Amino acid sequence: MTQRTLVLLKPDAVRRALVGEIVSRIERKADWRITALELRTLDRATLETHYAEHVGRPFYEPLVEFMLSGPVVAMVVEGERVVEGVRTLTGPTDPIAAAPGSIRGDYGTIVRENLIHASDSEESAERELKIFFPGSF
Ligand code: IDP
Ligand code: MG
Repeated sequence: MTQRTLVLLKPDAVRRALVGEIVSRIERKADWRITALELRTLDRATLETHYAEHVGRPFYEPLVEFMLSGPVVAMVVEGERVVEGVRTLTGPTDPIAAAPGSIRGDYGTIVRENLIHASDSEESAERELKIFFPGSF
């Protein structure tokens, strides 16, 4: 089942020069394709739309500030079961709970600065791709 998903390499990943490492893990999965990739600095309106489900939570404002703190790498990845697959590569939200071998498990320590966003369902992916790559879909 071919799908597409949105991946954001968060400002910590860019600052720590882990972009190549993380992109290479995605590239190595058989038959997945990166069909868009851009370094960009986000604005608050984009993040408020993207993270709308978290408005009002205690971590929301610090999360938005963090995501504004430097450029991110926004990517579209396409391929077989890629929505679930990138989430598996990513690991759970808390990097300390994430297994070694996952991106968050290998490189992260604190929950907010967990290196990567990946859409959590096909519906989320379609919604998020429209936010970050309007016109492409
Ligand atoms: P996810 O990225 O694993 O899907 P979500 O629950 O959707 O996790 O939360 C979005 C982002 O908000 C997380 O990736 C993380 O950066 C941040 N976040 C989530 N929960 C917390 C928390 O309890 N403390 C601090 N930051 C959090
Ligand atoms: Mg999420």
